[in-house]
Amino acid sequence: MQRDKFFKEINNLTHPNEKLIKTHCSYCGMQCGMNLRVNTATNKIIGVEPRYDWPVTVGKMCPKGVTAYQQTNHKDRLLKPLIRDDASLKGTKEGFREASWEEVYDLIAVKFQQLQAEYGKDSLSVFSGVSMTNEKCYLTGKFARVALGTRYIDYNGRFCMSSAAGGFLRSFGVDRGSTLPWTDIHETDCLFIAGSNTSECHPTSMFRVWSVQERGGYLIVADPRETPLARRADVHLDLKPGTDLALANGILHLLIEQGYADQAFIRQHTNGFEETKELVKAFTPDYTSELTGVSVEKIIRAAEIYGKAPNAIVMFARGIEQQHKGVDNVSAYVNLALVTGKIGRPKAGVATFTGQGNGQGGREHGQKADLLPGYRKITNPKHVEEVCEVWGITPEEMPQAGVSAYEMFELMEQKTIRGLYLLCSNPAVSAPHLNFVRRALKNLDFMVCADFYLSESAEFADVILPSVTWSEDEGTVTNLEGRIIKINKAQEPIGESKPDWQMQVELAERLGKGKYFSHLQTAKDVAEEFRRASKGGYADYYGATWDKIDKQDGVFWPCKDETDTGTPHMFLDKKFYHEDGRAKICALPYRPPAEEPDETYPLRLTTGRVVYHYLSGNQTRRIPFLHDMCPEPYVEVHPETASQYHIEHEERVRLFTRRGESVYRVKITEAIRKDTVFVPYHFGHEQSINLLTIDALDPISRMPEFKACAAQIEKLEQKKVQ
Ligand SMILES: Nc1nc2c(c(=O)[nH]1)N[C@H]1C(S)=C(S)[C@@H](COP(=O)(O)OP(=O)(O)OC[C@H]3O[C@@H](n4cnc5c(=O)[nH]c(N)nc54)[C@H](O)[C@@H]3O)O[C@H]1N2
Ligand SMILES: Nc1nc2c(c(=O)[nH]1)N[C@H]1C(S)=C(S)[C@@H](COP(=O)(O)OP(=O)(O)OC[C@H]3O[C@@H](n4cnc5c(=O)[nH]c(N)nc54)[C@H](O)[C@@H]3O)O[C@H]1N2
Ligand code: SF4
Ligand SMILES: [Mo]
Repeated sequence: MQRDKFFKEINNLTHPNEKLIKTHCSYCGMQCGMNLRVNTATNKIIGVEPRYDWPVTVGKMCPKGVTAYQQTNHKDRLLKPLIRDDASLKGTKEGFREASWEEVYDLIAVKFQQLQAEYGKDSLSVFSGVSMTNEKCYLTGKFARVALGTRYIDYNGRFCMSSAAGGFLRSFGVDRGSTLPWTDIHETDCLFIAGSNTSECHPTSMFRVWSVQERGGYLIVADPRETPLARRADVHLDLKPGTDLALANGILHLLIEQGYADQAFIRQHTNGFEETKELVKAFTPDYTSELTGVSVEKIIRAAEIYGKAPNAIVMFARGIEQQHKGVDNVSAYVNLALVTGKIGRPKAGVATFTGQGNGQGGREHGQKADLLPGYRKITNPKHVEEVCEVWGITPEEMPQAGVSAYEMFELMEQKTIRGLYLLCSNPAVSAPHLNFVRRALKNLDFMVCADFYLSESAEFADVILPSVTWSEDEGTVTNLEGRIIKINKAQEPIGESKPDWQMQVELAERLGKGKYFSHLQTAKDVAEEFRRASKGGYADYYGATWDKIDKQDGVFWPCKDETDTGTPHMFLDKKFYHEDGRAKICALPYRPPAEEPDETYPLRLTTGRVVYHYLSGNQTRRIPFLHDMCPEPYVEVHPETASQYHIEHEERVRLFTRRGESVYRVKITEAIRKDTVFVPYHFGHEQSINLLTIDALDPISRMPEFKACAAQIEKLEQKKVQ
């Protein structure tokens, strides 16, 4: 009680001449609750307070969250539209001049229409991202299909959540990243966390993770690196990058052999068990150990802990998903829960750590090449008809499915796609095999980029549109639990910047499609249309009104109507979303990474994140504290490997793969496997590790294999001598 009173008091702490705007962080899927502090004299954001009354994160924030407010009035903000007037400087920051909105809209309309007249509707493309609200993501999908009439739209979630989505769809028939609310983590008996650097990437989950162990429960972690999470694990499965499928199969084999399979659950609620059981028989502890590099003892211990736990949650993130078999990895880890029946009840289930702020909602409502609002399929005539009714177009006018994010770059390189409207993503840093992607961007006839800072990708643009930060607009996002929450506006847009939805409405007008967009004059107008468009889809948001979200501390989808309070737990009725109501246990043969180490490239390169930076780094590299804490990338190397190459801590080395090379400072650490090196990917230009990564794609999700390729290190001095 004392504690509650304390929290209440500090939550309402306002300073003179200040108001607090209740909202959530701009960055990751945790969507920590925060109050933005606004000076009432200047109406400018001046700081932040954590929200103790937010049930998911209870007053916790990470270094990115506490400095996020510094983005809004940052000196680097783009305040006016820019037009490139020197084409020879494409690919650099130079050669732009300021322009009015009128002028840029006219230019875009003319260029887009010329390209379509000459090369057809599909010569244009949209590449978007999910740091945007549901409403903006929804409208971006509509803008591509209705205003531009192109099939080519895809988004950065293809590099992020697409394997989780593919695995969940295959296993459960539905793709909600978590089957249960985050508060359940606190109370379960065992967490099996694979390929997640939770303490750096979802830090405000950690108090729940530690509480499992504090209450006598267990933590199993599968990661090639000894992350802070792995360090405290009861079992750290330190596998070779790219070998998760073997590990999950090996553990499943033991669970079945040791009698932990829940036969009644399997019989009543699943398909595919017998076939899977046969397949995993080969994955004996010895064979699994040989493939993964994890000791037999650890594999046996992990299976025993998970098998015995009354309740357990299997959790994973990009470590297992960003592989060319990411979908198989997801289904293989989901198999553990399905075979043991540890799902469909409180405190037991499966969750992926959704990455971006709106990584969940942003993938459900039409930014993906083959999806329409409400998680409808563009290939399903009934679904198309339902959406056409809301949009006021005919099914014949609805474009076909397009291609995935990386494949769009291939089409740009081939000049099938000639125009691009890029918003909310920075693929010139974050896409794999950057030498190719940068060439593809350069190859475009006309490129528009909407961002609030001049990103590395904007350097390739012909027109840059100044958008707003999350704090200058309102709307909903869906956090990593599947909980729809509300972002509130704390400040008016600075300079001439505008929210993306408004730009799209105004551009649609110029493109002669005003009748489908001009009724959308406020974020709320877009929200109303968006809810209607999702109605009846399985990601149904119709009942999630802004009022309800506010009253209930968010609404878990599906939420079908006014009386529905939402769905915190999935599958409580043991009904899965496949037509027969059963979940699928998947038999998944092992496949090695697309590129295995060899004599020339003997090391395994894996990539990921640090706590101080966010994604391509375009937002966080500009924040002084975050920059000071991590000013440049580095390569993690095991001490034995370092001595083999005669390299020292802090020395600069050349790291290279078949696709490219870069120079990195060495960080010697025992927290990594001897055969593996790790580089964070948040840096641009020649520091981008994606110059080296491979473009092998998962056959189902089209996710690139960011997490494993073959690499080599060379001392710089040697190079100079040559
Ligand atoms: N600080 C910070 N937080 C973030 C973000 C950020 O950029 N910075 N981004 C957000 C987004 S969009 C995302 S997608 C998430 C990502 O969150 P995570 O997936 O947790 O982050 P990563 O660092 O990409 O990778 C996770 C872990 O996978 C391990 N790993 C590498 N290869 C393998 C493998 O083959 N198998 C297994 N089992 N593990 C492997 C790495 O060592 C790493 O510890 O984080 C979100 N939160
Ligand atoms: N090697 C390697 N590469 C990776 C990964 C990895 O683990 N390893 N992870 C992948 C993953 S999981 C992800 S999610 C991707 C992310 O890759 P990106 O999509 O490039 O990520 P961001 O840096 O968030 O880019 C968003 C851009 O849009 C801007 N922005 C933010 N909000 C808005 C908005 O509301 N409107 C507009 N118009 N602009 C906005 C930001 O300033 C920024 O420039 O990277 C992927 N790339
Ligand atoms: S954990 Fe994620 S949402 Fe929370 S403060 Fe950090 S970056 Fe923001
Ligand atoms: Mo992500």
